[in-house]
Amino acid sequence: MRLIIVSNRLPFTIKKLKNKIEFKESSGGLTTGISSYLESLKSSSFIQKEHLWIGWCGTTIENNLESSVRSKSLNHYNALPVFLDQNIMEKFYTGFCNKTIWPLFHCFALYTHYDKDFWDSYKQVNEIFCENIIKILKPTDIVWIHDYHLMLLPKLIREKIPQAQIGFFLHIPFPPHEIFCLLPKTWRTEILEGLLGADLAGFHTNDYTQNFFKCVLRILGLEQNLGTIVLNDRIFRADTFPMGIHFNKFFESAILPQTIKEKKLFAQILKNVKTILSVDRLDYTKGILNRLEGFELFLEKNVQWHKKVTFLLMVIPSRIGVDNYQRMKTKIDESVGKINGRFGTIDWTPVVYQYKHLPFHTLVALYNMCDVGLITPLRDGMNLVAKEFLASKTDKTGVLILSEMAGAAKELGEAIIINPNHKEEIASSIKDALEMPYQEQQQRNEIMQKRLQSYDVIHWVEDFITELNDVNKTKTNYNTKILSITEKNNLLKNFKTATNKIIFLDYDGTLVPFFNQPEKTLPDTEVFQILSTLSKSLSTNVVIISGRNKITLQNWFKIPNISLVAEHGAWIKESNKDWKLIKPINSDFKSKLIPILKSFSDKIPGSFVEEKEFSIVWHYRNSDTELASTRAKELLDDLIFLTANMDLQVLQGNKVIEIRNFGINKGIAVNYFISKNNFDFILAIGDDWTDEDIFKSLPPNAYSIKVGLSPSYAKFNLEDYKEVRKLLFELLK
Ligand code: GDG
Repeated sequence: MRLIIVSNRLPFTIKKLKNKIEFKESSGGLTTGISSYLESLKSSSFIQKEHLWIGWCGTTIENNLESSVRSKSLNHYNALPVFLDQNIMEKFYTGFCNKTIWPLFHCFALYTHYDKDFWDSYKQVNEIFCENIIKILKPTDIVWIHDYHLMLLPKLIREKIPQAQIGFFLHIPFPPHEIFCLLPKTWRTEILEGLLGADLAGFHTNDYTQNFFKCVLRILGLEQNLGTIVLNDRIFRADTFPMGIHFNKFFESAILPQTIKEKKLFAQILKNVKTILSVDRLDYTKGILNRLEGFELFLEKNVQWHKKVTFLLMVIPSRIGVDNYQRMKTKIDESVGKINGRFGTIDWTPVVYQYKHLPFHTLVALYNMCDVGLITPLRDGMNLVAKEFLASKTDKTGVLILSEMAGAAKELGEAIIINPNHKEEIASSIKDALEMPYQEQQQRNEIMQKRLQSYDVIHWVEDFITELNDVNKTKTNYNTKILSITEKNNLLKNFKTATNKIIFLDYDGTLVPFFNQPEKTLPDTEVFQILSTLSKSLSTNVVIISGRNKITLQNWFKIPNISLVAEHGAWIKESNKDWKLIKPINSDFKSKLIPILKSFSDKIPGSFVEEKEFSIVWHYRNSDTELASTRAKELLDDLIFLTANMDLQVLQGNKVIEIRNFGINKGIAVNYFISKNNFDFILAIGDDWTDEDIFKSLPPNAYSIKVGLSPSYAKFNLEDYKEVRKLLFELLK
């Protein structure tokens, strides 16, 4: 089993120097996390030891250099580079990724560009990635795709290799529905469909997972149940996996001689002052300007702290070339200059500002020695820096000030949590942090350190892969139930040789697809052809067994010899006879419950109440999916409460809620037919929960088929009504 990591960038960048190519490690949340995990595999017992990393290497490589780049990447980094042309990369990466998805998903709607060329390049690059992956993918491989650059890729791979095991993780927030819908319709639909191509999609926080499900529900109309969505031919799951860090690596690195040496150097320069640290890539989402304003206000309000505190502002160059970033860099330079000019003295610089990449040991030395970590993003998927700061605190002192807009805030509740848009809050939290007693600092940090140590990055990966394996196992169980060719041939053979046969067929969803208006689901010519030919044979009894009322069924199925069952078994019409009730039934409850159902349909546009002789139904297929499914749960609760002492059943079906007499179901109707005759071939096909009663009541030698791929008492599954028609046509041959 091989773990294939796929991300836009490889964990290294290639630099071209005349005729030489140089490999340089790159930093960033995704790279740091996954690299740490892969490093840890060397000493781990987890089975996924073999791995390959697929991604772009950061620059355009001329054709003649491709093979040497490829072999060095493979030999030194277990990596397979994807070669992409500079032009397309510009529109894909600088364009769609960084000017469309990044700002929009971080809720910076005004920074978002909507450019068709960008979108076309995004699609093209996802396709190129797909081609590269397909070439090397083995059946037992696990593909784990990372981040917003490759959201179309899961579906593209799935189309080519339906059985592939695909996981996807989004490192940035998934935005609320109202924001996501700012994307043009086709883009947002294709992105969601792209993600649903995976078996498992992971998000950092529960809010992002819920946002995603809400978008899938409202845009694609697909409902989730306990994090799982049943698709046509498989299941999809989304879940929350807050990314951890390699805790021990930071904790242990903090006491290495190299780190201690760096610390001593800093201590000499920063004598007698408390230190505040922030480390971020240059990005408008990280809230660097707000932070500087907060620090300025703190200095303004707290003269007693002048010359006693220094703010170390570490900004890491990123996305050079994107206009917004350049403008922000200029503003940061100005703001730092303004604060230092306003408060600084010959012997004190309030803000020490650095705009460059830091070597790992310098970073850890800073984490370890600084008194306060000031992490104030305006929006951040997770923020690993906050976690790394805490993990490097070997003596457990130090205070973390963390924005509530960072995913990490959900796990680090013992930090000082602030709103990054409120500079007064930043200023007062700095004072609180600087003045917090050591004992309190240690108490808070100890709790957070324990949490970070137990759910570290290794745990995070293993959790994700375990759940992915779990989804795949469930998928396999589903697959084994699909009516195979051998089983189908057996069924056909038994049908041909049997002399006394009966076939029970549900109607909606089984013989015809669902339509928005139930009265428009008239049987078409193909259905008539199947039913009339089948029921012509003297040895075959055909029973249409439906939840619809008897008038509709009678008007629709004027076919000689056919039997009908209406209202889920309340009424039976044996071939060429009159309708009769299966047992005495009471319908007094209808007058009490109809007003309740009507009050719901008045509030939910598109929903309506259907009154049958012995049951009532609230239909909400035409309504806003999200609103209706929430109200359906409320209605269900109310009805269960109200009917507690009545002989009634309240059932939720496919976008319907039905109330009917207890002891009436399709299973009882099926028994009525079966007990009257000695059939040597029984087949029942249905798609709904009401058909489960049929499947449960059939004798062991009967064939039962569930339409759709959800769990069922039926022996087999068929994908949809088209497959049912195909099978029935084969019976006619
Ligand atoms: C994305 C999401 C999410 C940074 N500068 C240096 C350096 N780094 C390392 C840090 C840390 C990582 O880069 C930065 O991670 P963040 O989580 O803070 O942020 P993003 O890069 O924006 O990452 C983010 C993350 O993905 C993971 O899912 O948390 O929300 O935006 O590990 O240590 N490392 C070194 N020198 C630097 O100058 N050595």
